[in-house]
Amino acid sequence: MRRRAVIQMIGIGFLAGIVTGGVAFFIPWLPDQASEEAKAIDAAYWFVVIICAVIFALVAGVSLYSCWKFRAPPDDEDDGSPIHGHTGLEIYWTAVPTILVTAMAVFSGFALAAAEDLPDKHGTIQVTAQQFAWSFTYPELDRTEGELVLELDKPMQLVLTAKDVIHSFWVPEFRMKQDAVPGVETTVPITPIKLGTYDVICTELCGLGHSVMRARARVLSAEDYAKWAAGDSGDSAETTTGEGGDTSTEGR
Ligand SMILES: [Cu+2]
Repeated sequence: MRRRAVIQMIGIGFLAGIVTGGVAFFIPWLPDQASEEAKAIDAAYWFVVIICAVIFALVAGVSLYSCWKFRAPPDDEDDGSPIHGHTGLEIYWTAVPTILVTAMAVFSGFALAAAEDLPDKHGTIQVTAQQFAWSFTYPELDRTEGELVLELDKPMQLVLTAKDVIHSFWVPEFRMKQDAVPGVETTVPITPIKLGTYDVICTELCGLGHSVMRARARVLSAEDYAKWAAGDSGDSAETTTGEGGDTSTEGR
């Protein structure tokens, strides 16, 4: 009898696991992976998702089985029988979460360290946030622009600061997120691996215009980047093909 109950519970848990796994893996939750750093971040994300899906399946299996088998009949108004602690169970439900949470913390720590490990040979871009705009200074070009322009596969260290209040730099496709704090310099390493145009989003509620505090981030091929660096805004270069490049209007 007991064995049958355990098998039924495992069956329900297994079904719950399949449904959860399907929802997690077959719906494209994450935006494109457009930076090298995104790989480590996504690995940590999936590591946590898998652990959560397994725990969910376990809990759903026991809960659904209990609702099904131990439901009180409609006329049963008795209190349940009193129960005291169960040392064995308590040791398990303390030890298992401790191990899992520690594993997640260690995995995430390594993932972050891997993501922030920028090669020595990298460029730098100064990013300044203010209510409610971003500006990007390219020291090598001695230029400040309202958009972030990156060269494909070239590691860049973004050095962030803010003029007024705390803002937060985020490009979902690059995954890395960092606060921009007045009087402090923080850094975000980005190595773009996919051509395209993305949104720079402020993710720290910074005032009335917070929701419109956006800028454009473009990842260009080496050729298009060189053109842009030489003064062509590169707007017309369809960034996914690395082609084109007639002179369109300068500056945005
Ligand atoms: Cu902001």
